[in-house]
Amino acid sequence: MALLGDKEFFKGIGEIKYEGKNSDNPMAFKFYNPDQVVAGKTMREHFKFAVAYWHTLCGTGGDPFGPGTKVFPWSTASDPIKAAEDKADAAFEFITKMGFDYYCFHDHDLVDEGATLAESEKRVQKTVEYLKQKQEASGVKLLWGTANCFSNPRYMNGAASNPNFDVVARAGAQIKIALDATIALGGENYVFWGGREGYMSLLNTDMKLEQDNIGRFLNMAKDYARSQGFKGVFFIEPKPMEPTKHQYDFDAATSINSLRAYGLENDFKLNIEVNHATLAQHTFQHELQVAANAGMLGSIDANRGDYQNGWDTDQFPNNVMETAEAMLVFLKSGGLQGGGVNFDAKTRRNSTDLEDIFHAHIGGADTFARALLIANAVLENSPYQSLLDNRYSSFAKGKGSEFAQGKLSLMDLYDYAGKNGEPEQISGKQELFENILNQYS
Ligand code: XLS
Ligand code: NI
Ligand code: NI
Repeated sequence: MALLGDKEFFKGIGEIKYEGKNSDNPMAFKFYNPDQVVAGKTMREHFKFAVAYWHTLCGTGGDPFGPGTKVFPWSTASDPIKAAEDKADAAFEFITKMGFDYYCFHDHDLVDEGATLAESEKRVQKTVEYLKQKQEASGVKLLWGTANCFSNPRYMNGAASNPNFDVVARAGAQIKIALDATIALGGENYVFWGGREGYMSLLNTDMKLEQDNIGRFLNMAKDYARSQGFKGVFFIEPKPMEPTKHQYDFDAATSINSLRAYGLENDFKLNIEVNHATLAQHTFQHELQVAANAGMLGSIDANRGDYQNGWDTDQFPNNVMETAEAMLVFLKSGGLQGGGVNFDAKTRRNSTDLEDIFHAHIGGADTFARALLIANAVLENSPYQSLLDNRYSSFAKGKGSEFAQGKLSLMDLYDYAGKNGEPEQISGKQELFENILNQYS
């Protein structure tokens, strides 16, 4: 059986190393220095960078106006198991050369679906055996697994929210197999992204029944995985739309509410994706903060959108200042619970060289690393935190502190306000806060 080093797909590219920001070597990290300690942890530990199998190993660049443009040398075999093994060889060569520790997959990124459920299961199991050996040989681990319950036409009306119970059951079977695969590979987490769990028109939709069915379904999946010894975290990945018009897991706040409504809040956290946040008319940092406030900041899908259009462009991260604002939330909330930073991003359709995949991941890792360094410097060396504390200092003393401890009634507020007179005008100082971030960048 072919294991590491048997065949090289990314010829002429060696291990990507940290060379610092003055390096002109495009195949080197300028800011991501895996063993550098920042705020008590190495960068490697903070981020747990993961490669997304579906984009990096499977996405050949097809769009609604034309077919794929990229020719992957690992996608030539006609036998599905051989093709899956070649793809795994390429995946592990790439992840190892990047110096990353993790990968993420959908079941049928690993191997194509078979004609029947039984055949699909057999294929997944065979590929899992192969991946196990690749993991052992390389030390690369599985950050999370998931099931693709949105591409196959059978899911056109949804998976767990499908109006037809037969499809709901079929999705359940597929997720059982994907959970088994994740557990067999020591996956640290399991993701649910409800691609088609939403609706296009309320006229033909029983929203209450669909949402209740998702709640029941997620409980079943959780109970099954726990019964098989899975100790990891389940993540919901919010997204407002695309492919459905109204997706049920619209944003972090909506998802947290449904998790609580269906009793899932102790086992589930959120996987926040940058461009899903912007599609929901939020910022990435807003979504991180909402998740963190609920103790549910689990993982990140790193990418970016495009401000001039409104779909999930899944570009690699490169906006340092925006990511720095996100890293402020990240550091202040103690980082991610269970998850990591998964590059759910793809190179552009006309980026057709194999080395472009390296440039993309190097840029993404450097963007996060540089942003982390900025956020850490702001927190450690600048007046940022004291300005922020000062803005809320009225709740740290006197009546304000009693209010914050829940000791006052509305009548107490009435009495206090009556004696206090008109409140003093206090500036929000937004420009000063922005300047501090700029100064430490
Ligand atoms: C699609 C999602 C998807 C999930 C995994 O927009 O980001 O890729 O991360 O199913
Ligand atoms: Ni994603
Ligand atoms: Ni996405």
